[in-house]
This record gives sequence, C-alpha cells and structure tokens, in this order.
Amino acid sequence: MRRKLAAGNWKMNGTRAALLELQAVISAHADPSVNILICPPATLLREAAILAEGSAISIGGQDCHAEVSGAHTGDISAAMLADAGASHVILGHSERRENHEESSDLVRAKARAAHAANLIAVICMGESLAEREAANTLDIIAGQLASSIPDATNAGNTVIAYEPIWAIGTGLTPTVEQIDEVHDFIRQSLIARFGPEIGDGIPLLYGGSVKPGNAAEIFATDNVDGALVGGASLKQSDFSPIINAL
Ligand code: G2H
Repeated sequence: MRRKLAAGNWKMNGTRAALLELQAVISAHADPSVNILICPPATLLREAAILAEGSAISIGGQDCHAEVSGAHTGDISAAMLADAGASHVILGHSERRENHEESSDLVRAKARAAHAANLIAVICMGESLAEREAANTLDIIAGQLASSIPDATNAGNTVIAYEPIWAIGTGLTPTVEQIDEVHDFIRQSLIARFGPEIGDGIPLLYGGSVKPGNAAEIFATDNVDGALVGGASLKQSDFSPIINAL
C-alpha cells in the first residue's frame, strides 16, 4: 500500500520569517496519517531541518548537482543536502528544465547522485500546452520517464510528480480524467520497466495549481498518491486543508 504524500515546494520564496509557517505545519500535524514534506529554499534548509527534527515533517531540497563535490560555483550536492538534514530532493522541475536548460539525461544523473546520498528523488515531468494541444502528452511523458528515471529506481528511493507545465502557477488544472490518464500511463510504464512490485510501489504525485478548493477532487483519482504543491504550500492555512484532504 503506497503511503500518501503532501509535498510543499516553496520555490524561491521565504526568508527566515517563513519558518513560522513551517512551525505552524509541524504543530498542526503532529500525528498525520500521510507523509508531509516541505522543500524550502536552500538558505532555510538547515534551520528548517532543525525545527522539524522529531516531528512528522520531512525536509527536502529543490535541486542538487549531479556530482558529489568540485568546482561548481553556486551549486549544492546531494550529499550536502543530506548533511543539512534533507531526506528528499526535487529534481527535473519544469522551472529547472526551462530556466536552466536541464535535460532528462541530466535529471537522471542528478537522481543517481540523490540515491547515492540516500535521498528520495522527487522527479518531475510534464508536457507544455503546445504538446498537449498537439496530442503529444503521453509521448512526452514516455520520453521523460525513459530518460529521467535511473535504472536503480525503487519504491523507496523515488517519487514521481506529474506536473503539466501549463497548470503550474496559472490557476489552470487538468480535468481529473486528464490527470488519471497520465498517472495510469506512468503507472503502467513503471510496471513494464521495473516489474509489478517496484512499478506499483512508486508514489505518483500530481502538481500544478493544487489549492484547498480542488485538492479533494484531485485526490479522489485512483492513481494519485498525493500532491506537489507550490503557491498553496507557503501558508499553513492553505497547506493544511490540502494535507487533510489526502
Ligand atoms: C508546480 C507546483 C509545485 P503551483 O510547480 O511544484 O506549483 O502549485 O504553484 O502550481
């Protein structure tokens, strides 16, 4: 049975004052029936991990470098995230793929590095509006799955987040039928590649404009094991209802 996961991606938002929101989430969900993950900006990661110690909340990074160390100014390795107290790292978010020209091959290399550092990789994928309108969604997802997911993936070290690019931060969400179609495709693809035990065990999150008002409907979809939430994870008053809807 896959445990549900509510993951918050703070993106490039939050100074130390934002840790009050993390504290509020910790207090509001002392004994949750689902897993809860918050990925703050790197500047807050260590303090967030210390705050969350002994709580039910996990802390993650938003990206890592594919190498362990070296001359990579401005980058952070998976081992450094783990050392700071992270248990997860988001990889291949469309904002990284677009703004930093990250390829699926690079995402796979980063996921290998994350696994080597004992981090759970939350690997993102999704189609653009033009790709959806051209009826290419499943082909795009198939390509991203094949190239972004390392062979050593298992149900304990990887989470996959389907995030249609056109739904990110726009207030637009796909229909539940559209989400179900893609999640079912991802599930069947994982089973075909990794076998039923691993393929069935990898949690599949939906991401893209998840809000308190639409979470319950999205979570009612069979193949949805949780959400990767951006804007609505910044305030505990928005994030808690989403967690509670899972
Ligand atoms: C998608 C999501 C979080 P938002 O990027 O990864 O952001 O919920 O703001 O659309």
